[in-house]
Amino acid sequence: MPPIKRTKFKLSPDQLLDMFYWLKLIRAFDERLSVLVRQGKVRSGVYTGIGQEAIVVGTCFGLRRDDYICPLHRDLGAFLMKGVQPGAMMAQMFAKAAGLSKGRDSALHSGVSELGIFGNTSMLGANLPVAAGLAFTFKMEKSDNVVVAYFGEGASNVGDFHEALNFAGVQRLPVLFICENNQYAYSVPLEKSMAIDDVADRAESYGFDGVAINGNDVLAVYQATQGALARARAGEGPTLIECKTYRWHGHSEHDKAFYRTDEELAMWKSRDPIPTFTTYLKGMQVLTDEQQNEVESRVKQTIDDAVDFAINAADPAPEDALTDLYA
Ligand SMILES: Cc1ncc(C[n+]2csc(CCOP(=O)(O)OP(=O)(O)O)c2C)c(N)n1
Repeated sequence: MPPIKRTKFKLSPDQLLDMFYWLKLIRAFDERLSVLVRQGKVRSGVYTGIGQEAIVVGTCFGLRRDDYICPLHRDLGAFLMKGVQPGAMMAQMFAKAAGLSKGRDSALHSGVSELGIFGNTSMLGANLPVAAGLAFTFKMEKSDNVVVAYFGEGASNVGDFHEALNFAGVQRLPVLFICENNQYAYSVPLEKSMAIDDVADRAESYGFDGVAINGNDVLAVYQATQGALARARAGEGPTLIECKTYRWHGHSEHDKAFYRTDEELAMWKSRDPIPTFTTYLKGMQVLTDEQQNEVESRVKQTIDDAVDFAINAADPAPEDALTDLYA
């Protein structure tokens, strides 16, 4: 297909269709996980990012394999986009030997160094000084790799966030701080944890740019990320991108989210990133109904296969419990 002339994003129709596939796949992965939790089949806490997919897709799209990401509990989609096979990711949620941490760990703390994925820990914000450290390594090695680190608006209130941004600003490090501002830190609404409206404003204190954008618009996220990546690769330092969004489910699948209203949820559902992008693609004549059907059935098959793989995969062998340990 010829490149589209009217878009400023310089994405080919094939790339736009690829973005559409990732949005659909990540949504379907989380939705299936949610069902599997209710069936009692998942051996992990599940924190879905349903409603937030445009952030992961817009930031990971076009990242290089040797760029690093530091994903959060809600960013299983980032693992997929960085190259983890859906079957392996699902096996991780089932704590099977074929999962990323071979059944040892809660699903959320695994990393895959050869794919540039640094595992998170439970301490909110603690991934950010690690991200700055990784970026410091890239700077010392004089490579143009970049680190993309995710955090919630809740995590932006802990000390680690501020130390990481300060160090990254002083050292002009190649790191993108991506705030997934989904309005709640567990049950705490934004206005009860912050005295300002925009997390993005915090970047200025540390000497670099912060921008607040519509996190439900995958192309807006992509565009902001591309600018920040180019600056980071050119040695111009960090950027904070605050993506305004909303999580449709509770904090985790066991949270019924009684602290918010049905009206608020309905309002945010009307801003669902996927139909918005679908309408855009159809308006640009990039996506036909047949192509949409094809993507949807490919996604369904991929998820079905991943679940089959995970269900049929072997449990970890007890005699392997002490392998892969470091002293
Ligand atoms: C330092 C720290 N404090 C508290 C917690 C408990 N906790 C786990 S998730 C969460 C809410 C996180 O909110 P946010 O950072 O906005 O990310 P979100 O889950 O909304 O994506 C809290 C308070 C924790 N894990 N670490």
